[in-house]
Amino acid sequence: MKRDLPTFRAHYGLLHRVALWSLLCALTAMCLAAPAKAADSKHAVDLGWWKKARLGMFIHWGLYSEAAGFWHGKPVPGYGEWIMNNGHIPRAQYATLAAKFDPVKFNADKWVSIAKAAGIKYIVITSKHHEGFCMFNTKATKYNIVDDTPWHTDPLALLAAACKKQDVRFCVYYSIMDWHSRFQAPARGGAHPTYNPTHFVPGGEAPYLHYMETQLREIVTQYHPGLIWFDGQWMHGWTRADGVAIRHELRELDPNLIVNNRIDPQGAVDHGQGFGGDYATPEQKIPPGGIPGNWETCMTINNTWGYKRQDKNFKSAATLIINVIKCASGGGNYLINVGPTGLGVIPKPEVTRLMAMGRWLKVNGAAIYGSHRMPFKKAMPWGYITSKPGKLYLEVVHWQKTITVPMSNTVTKAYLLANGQSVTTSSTAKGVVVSLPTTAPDKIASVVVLEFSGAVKSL
Ligand code: FHN
Repeated sequence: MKRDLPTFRAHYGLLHRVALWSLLCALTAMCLAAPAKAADSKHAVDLGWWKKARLGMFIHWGLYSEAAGFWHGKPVPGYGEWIMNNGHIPRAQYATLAAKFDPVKFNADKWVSIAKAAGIKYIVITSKHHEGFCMFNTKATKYNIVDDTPWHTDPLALLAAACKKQDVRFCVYYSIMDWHSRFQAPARGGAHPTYNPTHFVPGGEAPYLHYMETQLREIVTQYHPGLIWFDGQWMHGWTRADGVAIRHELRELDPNLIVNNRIDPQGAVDHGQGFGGDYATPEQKIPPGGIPGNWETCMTINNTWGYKRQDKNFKSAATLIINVIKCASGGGNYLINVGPTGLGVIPKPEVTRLMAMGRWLKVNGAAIYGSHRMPFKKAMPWGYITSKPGKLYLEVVHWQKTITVPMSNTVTKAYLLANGQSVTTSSTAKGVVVSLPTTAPDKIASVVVLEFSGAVKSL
């Protein structure tokens, strides 16, 4: 990476600290930040494919998948991928999982075809979660899946190729916090460590950044991801300046690479101010009505991200479908997680639900892919709305005789998306009243399309 990074970082680091301590200096900092803002806007990224996609698959896969929620035969509470922290497992002991990690049932084409059949347009897989184990071919450490497991295989290379073949965007998750790194220290050390949140050891920030830079360069050049999904940015010592520098380097490598907001310690989205990421990442919740700007809700399919043998609390297919609709109606993406086992298998109950989601999307995908948020302020009592120029898609969850859409436009065509059957509409003072047929085409959500000309005239 060509840029003079230490100077770049020092510049931003200074701004950041000064801004925190005094309002006056914050104004100075804003002025000083102007040139960097200009430099950054030069790299403004096109979110087009990501916005159209509306649905992605998160994959949490690491050594924790082998542990499956158990340590020495005892269940460890919390998320599966947090077992190293929650089980207070020393680094050396945890690292022994690598010798057992042999996912002989892994099949990249199968994983991607599951995503494809589920109607998913991009996958985001953990290249390195908080545990620090690298699930890709890296020269920066031997603590990686190729060098340190009996499998000696790079799943990211296989998945990237399978994605290319099946026309699914390949994307990568990367944790800034690293429980294994010698450049980061656990919150509480000793024989029963608690890692979270880590902090840089004295003098550890620069070498860790170098490590990250090396790995991110490998990830971009080896696998060409569409986006990098950062996480663990709350570790102590990670600064806005660090985030700016990393993002800048990534953009130099690939001007089209998208990064999420967790590259920034405060999770800022860059609205042209020169720091933060490209979109917001609400977790485990869908903001009612959405939030302004670009956003993506990530969510577990059961209670955990990383595989836990005992977690059977799977969301129903209906919940997943409604969640896709809710996100799209609020102008956001839905990133639904799967947690493959240590053998490399996506658990069957997850696949079953994803297939049901895919069946719904096969019929109703036009209402979701490439759609925009609902153009009305108030929620609809009968369901949700997504839009495209000249079209409203009414996702009716509570099927009834009539539903009202609060707009004054003249409807030129109205029909069920599932079978093209026409439906009648009438214009009233309260809006367009749509008369629905007796039977809903879908038990979970049926889509009615309204066509009209011009912009929506909201009542
Ligand atoms: O701590 C992680 C967690 O394990 C998981 O990866 C999620 C996914 O968004 N992110 C963090 C918590 O915010």
